[in-house]
Amino acid sequence: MNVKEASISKEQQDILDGLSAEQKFINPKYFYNHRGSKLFEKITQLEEYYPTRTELGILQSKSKEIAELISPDSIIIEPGAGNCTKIEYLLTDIHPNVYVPQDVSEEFLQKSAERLSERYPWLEVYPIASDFSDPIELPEVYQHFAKHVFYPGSTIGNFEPEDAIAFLKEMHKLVGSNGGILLGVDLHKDNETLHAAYNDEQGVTAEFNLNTLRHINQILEADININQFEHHALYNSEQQRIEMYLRSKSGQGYNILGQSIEVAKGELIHTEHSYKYTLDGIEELAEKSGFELQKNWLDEEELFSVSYLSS
Ligand code: AVJ
Repeated sequence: MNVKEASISKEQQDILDGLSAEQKFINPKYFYNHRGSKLFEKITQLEEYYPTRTELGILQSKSKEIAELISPDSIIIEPGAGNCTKIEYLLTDIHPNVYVPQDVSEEFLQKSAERLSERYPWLEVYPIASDFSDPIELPEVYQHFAKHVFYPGSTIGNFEPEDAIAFLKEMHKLVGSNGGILLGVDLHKDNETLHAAYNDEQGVTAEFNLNTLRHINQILEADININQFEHHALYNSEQQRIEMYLRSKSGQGYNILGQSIEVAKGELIHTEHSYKYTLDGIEELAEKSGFELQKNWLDEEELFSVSYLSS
């Protein structure tokens, strides 16, 4: 192996492959360095960004009805649980035996597990620190419980539709025959509302999007000029998805780890899709992944759905 090859990690090569593709892209996981996670927390507080507060309002107001579907003697598994705040909206009325938050950040998980154990002494918390794509393996002692997955935040919308179905099929295998999944799903709606939610006046979403360049500069030891890019987000109503990009303001060229990266003036680097579903689309997701749609709980303005799919 020559010196040049030896100096590039797989992660660096994956990012460079994205920046060399016909349609350049950066994986959305690179939004979430520390600064990006803080920026996302700011986004959830924005007036224009309705999904988070709308979902929390549904969880809070419908937790008793949701509790009726989540059998006692059960465990709740939350892939990508982060700081485990949303589950608390359910714990007032749902008393699972065990809560299994999974996340890549062991530090986040440990702090959350301690906080939850203090607040809910009756709840057993079994944190799993692993990559999102790793299968969630539960100890034998938990196998007899009814298993439910909690997957809020409309994160399901960041999968391409076929990948969303593949993910749900995995979850169907995980929960077995007497479980289910509680999904947060942002709904298809008018362009104006959706455009505003991803193009806020204060420019926080723009900063969140541009920050991904700051993050990959650190990983690639590169100096991609952030000032030569601008945030670009639009609602593709035909595909029913928000598309986020970084648009180049000028022709630019970089030599990164020995690889030449050329970006034309006006060229778009794709950073995220955020699919929005109709209620029929949610039913289709259920049917194609082996679940049965039991219930959609919507807010009064019908912006968002918390949906329970049973196995
Ligand atoms: C956390 C991925 C659901 O897609 O709405 C917020 C991320 N991107 N503003 C979303 C996001 C721009 C958010 N998810």
